[in-house]
Amino acid sequence: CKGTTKDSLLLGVASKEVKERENLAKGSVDADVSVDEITTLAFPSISTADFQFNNETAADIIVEKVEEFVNKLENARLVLVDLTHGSKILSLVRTKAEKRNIDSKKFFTFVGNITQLYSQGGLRCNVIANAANWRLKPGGGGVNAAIFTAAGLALETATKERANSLLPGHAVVVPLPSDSPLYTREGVSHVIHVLGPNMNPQRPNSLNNDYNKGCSILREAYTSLFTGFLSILR
Ligand code: AR6
Repeated sequence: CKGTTKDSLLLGVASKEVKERENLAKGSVDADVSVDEITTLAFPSISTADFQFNNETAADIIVEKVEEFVNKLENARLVLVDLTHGSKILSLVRTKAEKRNIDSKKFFTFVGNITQLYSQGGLRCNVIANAANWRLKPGGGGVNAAIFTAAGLALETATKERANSLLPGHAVVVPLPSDSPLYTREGVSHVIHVLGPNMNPQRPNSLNNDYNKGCSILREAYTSLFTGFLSILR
């Protein structure tokens, strides 16, 4: 069935990389095949969990923004990550990206913990994005808590050197110190914090279901994220 084909295609990408990782460990990687040469940004779906943004609308915006930026990437790629195979946002985005014929070598989805993509999934991602809070503080659950915990104090310190807070729709690129466990274990050299629109009335600056504002902030958030990634590539 179609789903299986898609899943195997995605698994194909992952298992190729596991093989490449094994080869790297053995020191036997082909000269022309080095995943490390492909700069990869892994990003979570901004605002669709704790911030309660509508998944269908977010998926449209993700695909629209990926389409806009994907051709600007030369030897680089974008990967949308979520924790489970049942992820609604991953499946919506996969379907929409396929319909738009987006190059699956430049953009694909991947199931895994964003803090363990290399050690657990064999997927080397030099840059990861964080769905941050406006204070750029650890904790609060979701991907933010996971990234700050995995990266250790080094990320908190490096973040403070760049910014103390973030406006919705904005992003900040933080180079990760080489003593951070996320750097040594996973090969992550940069974290890009992004603040998306908040639709959750229990969280600060809720947009009270104003999807006009929400969509424009989510678009801005992905533009800031992908522009930040491009700035690392240059
Ligand atoms: N690896 C990969 N994806 C993850 C992980 C992980 N470890 N954890 C969550 N996701 P969320 P938001 C996915 O709630 O909606 C925080 O408290 C998750 O399934 O982290 O932008 C911050 O401090 C979903 O698809 O971010 C903010 O206050 C996506 O990541 C607030 O939540 C985003 O979910 C931000 O809320």
